[in-house]
Amino acid sequence: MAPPPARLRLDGETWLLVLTGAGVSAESGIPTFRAAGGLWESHPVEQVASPEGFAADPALVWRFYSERRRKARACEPNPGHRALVAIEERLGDRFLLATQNVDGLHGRAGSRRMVELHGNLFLSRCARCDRAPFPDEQEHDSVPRCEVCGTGLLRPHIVWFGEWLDPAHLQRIEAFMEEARSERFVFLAVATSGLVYPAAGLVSAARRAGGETWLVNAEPPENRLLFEHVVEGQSGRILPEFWTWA
Ligand code: BV8
Ligand code: ZN
Repeated sequence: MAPPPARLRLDGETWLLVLTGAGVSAESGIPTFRAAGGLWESHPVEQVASPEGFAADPALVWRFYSERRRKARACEPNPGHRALVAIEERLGDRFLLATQNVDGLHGRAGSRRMVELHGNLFLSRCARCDRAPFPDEQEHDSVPRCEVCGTGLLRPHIVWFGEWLDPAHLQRIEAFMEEARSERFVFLAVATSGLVYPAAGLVSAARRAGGETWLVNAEPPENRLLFEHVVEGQSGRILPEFWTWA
């Protein structure tokens, strides 16, 4: 008989930093990026998720993100998202979620102590002026223009390849690790291929900060050797049963 899956022991002294990737939303029906049939197979990443792609064909980029808005709106958070909300409720400010997902499902599930490292599908901003990102649920057939500056093109508030992540988000993670290192610090990566930086570097940063490192993933990703504990399986099944309280 197979041994029961390893479980993560938490107590009132534990600080938990969770990094999630596309696989967390797979059980909600949202396709991942790099699998066969994943998003990057049918949409070359440099065409739809880079500033150069947007400059070359903004209408194509808007069709891609409009379709993703439509799909994400029709999906619901799954037990994996909800398990992370339950753990946040137990740990309070000792919990931080850093997600690479832009689908908004963690927020809809109820996660609050969260940074959306790669942006959010349901925000837009102007590619030209410094107007703040604003809520935008619309699916755009043609390229929308900014009504504030009158000339700029609107774009999805997504961090594309070659663009900088919001430094405030990275600083919040660093500050969390700094506080956590004086007590018991656990870093948990869930459902991510570990290929996209700087998110993929967080496990090494967590190790330098003395963190215990865990990975929950459907299949072993390339960077699995960086983790002390690896649990193979679907996050929507594993996470609800994953914690024990000391
Ligand atoms: C930056 C936007 C500074 C689109 C995304 C060489 C070395 C190191 C770095 C680089 C390099 N060359 C270039 C770089 C930098 C580059 C990078 O990392 N490239 C990689 C690919 C080599 N990074 C950047 O450009 C970043 N910015 O570095 O700024 C800079 C500035 C200027 C010039 C240079 C540097 C910006 C990165 C932003 C990327 N944005 N998205 C969009 O979402 O619309 S990336 C995209 O990948 C998504 O956001 C996604 O979240 C992210 C990560 O992917 P995953 O979430 O891991 O998804 P994936 O499909 O790959 O894997 C899913 C996993 O889940 C699988 O392992 C699967 O087994 C598992 N799974 C599936 N189902 C389940 C499951 N597990 C559990 N349960 C399940 N049910
Ligand atoms: Zn503008």
